[in-house]
Amino acid sequence: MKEYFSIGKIPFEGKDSTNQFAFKYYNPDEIIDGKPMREHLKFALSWWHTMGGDGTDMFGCGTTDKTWAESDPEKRAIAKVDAAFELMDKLSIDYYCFHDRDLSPEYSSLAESNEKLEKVVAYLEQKQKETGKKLLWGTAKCFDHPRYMHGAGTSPSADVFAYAAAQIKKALEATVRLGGTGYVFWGGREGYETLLNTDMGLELDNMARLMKMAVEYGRSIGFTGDFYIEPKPKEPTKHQYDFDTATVLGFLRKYGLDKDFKMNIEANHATLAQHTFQHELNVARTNGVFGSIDANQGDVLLGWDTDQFPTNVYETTMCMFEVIKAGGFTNGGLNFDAKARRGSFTMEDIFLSYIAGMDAFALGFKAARKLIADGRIDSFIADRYASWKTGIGADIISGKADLAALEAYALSKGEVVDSLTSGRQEMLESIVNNVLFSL
Ligand code: XLS
Ligand code: CA
Ligand code: CA
Repeated sequence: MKEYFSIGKIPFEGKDSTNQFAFKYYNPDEIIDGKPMREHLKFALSWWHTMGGDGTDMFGCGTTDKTWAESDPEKRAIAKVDAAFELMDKLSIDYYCFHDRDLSPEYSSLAESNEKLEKVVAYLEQKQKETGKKLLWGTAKCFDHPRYMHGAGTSPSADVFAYAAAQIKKALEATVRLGGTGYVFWGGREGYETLLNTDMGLELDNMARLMKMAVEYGRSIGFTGDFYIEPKPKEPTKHQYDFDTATVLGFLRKYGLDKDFKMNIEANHATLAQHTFQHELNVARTNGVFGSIDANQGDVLLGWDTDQFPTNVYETTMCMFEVIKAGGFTNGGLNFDAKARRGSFTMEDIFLSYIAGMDAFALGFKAARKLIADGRIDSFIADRYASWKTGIGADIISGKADLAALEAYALSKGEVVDSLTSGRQEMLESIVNNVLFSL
């Protein structure tokens, strides 16, 4: 078998290692709470950035060769599979995620695209059997081709809607065949540029119709995993309908889709919506729709989707804090929807950027476990809400107290400002520092 990368398997060497091609914190086989770290973190490789992204941006062409030494598209698609499986093996990554068109490009007709895609899927199935690698989730690229310029499920054209439905049907079949435990809807161009040309009500009804069809078809062919919506507030459209988790929740509940759909939360999309990553995870968790994560980070000084590899340990810690509180991953995982910077253009940079991201999450996981075991944050929060455990608070929660009863209570109590205690934000932030830096 041809080797695509001259770098060998990345070993775990521990925090004192200075070997750039070694993990310092991610030890895939370290047993924590009865299972190996690789199963806690469930890292996934993103096919689009890693196997296809060549550094092309709005201002310039690619800087990295991602042709995998094949000019023929069919041969290239197969070479991509081999290169991806080599990477997953060398980086100890167990999962991958794809868009249909990352696996196999669009050909001159839908029938031909489907036929060629099937060949790649068959090859993936064989490679999975040989290696034990798995599909985390699949999706359809319904935003790239010009036909989707006004959206897919929200297109003003019913023909375009039908085309997208056909593409999603095939992508679902591929996901099921490869044993994927998730299927993602990221609303590529499902949004608007101006309300002057947009029937928002019809567009949202149609988007829900498409998702309902996907659920019905998926379940009929044996898909038992989770459907996900991946919120994002803007880019490529000015206003994306799946703005953030709270907006998506309202949509899912309105259309009765909340039993089948969970969230795929991306760090960079959270910050584009002016939320922290943790906020989005917390909203998903407390509403029972936490599903999967697209692990990356944005840049606070840039207002767009930079999809950087995550290296901010504060962020990975608070992310894993939420993941642990949600009971860990079930069908989901940590998909690196991330790309090395355009200037980090060598094949080594693929390894170095994954190592950086995986180590940042391993550190975050350990720090989050320590934060929970330390208990100071949790007990502070519990104490802060202690008034809801007994007396009038318990009466409100149990439904015993009505407005009249509360009025009588407030009148008898008089001024209550003295019942408040400090929020202690600075102290709590320093506890986080204390836990993080005494690792
Ligand atoms: C783009 C999205 C996309 C989804 C999958 O911003 O992150 O890559 O994850 O369609
Ligand atoms: Ca994403
Ligand atoms: Ca992104």
